[in-house]
Amino acid sequence: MRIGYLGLGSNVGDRAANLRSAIRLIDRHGVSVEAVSGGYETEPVGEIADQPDFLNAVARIRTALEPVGLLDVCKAVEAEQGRLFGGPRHGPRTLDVDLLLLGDLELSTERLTLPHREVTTRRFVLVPLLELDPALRLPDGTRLRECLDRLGGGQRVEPAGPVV
Ligand code: PH2
Ligand code: MG
Ligand code: MG
Repeated sequence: MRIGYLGLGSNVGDRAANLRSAIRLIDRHGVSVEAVSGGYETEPVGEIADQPDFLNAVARIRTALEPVGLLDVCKAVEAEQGRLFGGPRHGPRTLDVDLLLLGDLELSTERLTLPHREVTTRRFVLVPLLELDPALRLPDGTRLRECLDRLGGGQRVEPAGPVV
């Protein structure tokens, strides 16, 4: 069994309901959800700035799945949730589930990099991660608290109350 962390995000439809249904679906795939951070209202980061704010959260999980199996669960949950809410096939996604960390694994393949490449630079990931586990470190010892402190300004992230 390993402890892992999944990043959840939605910026289309009923965002809180989308995150809640993701958590229910993850649990049905043999992945036990141990804790879920509060929700955070976050400014879009990346190339497409002109899109609605996200609601982001992080789930701490426990699973015996290997990393690729867990990645498949993340993708399956995104697909199932999309079907549930009836969005267009290639339209804006109502749910993003990202595998951030899995135990002390470090790996880089075509499909998957662990820890997630952007875990140390995205405030919308760091803030909920540190809410769940304030002393959290990467497998190489990097303290995530220090990464967050180094980020400085920008990337608005505001607490938005409980998701579950
Ligand atoms: N996800 C992205 C790109 N940008 N920005 C915020 N604030 N939250 C996200 O979850 C997010 C993003 C692609 O997965
Ligand atoms: Mg993402
Ligand atoms: Mg993703």
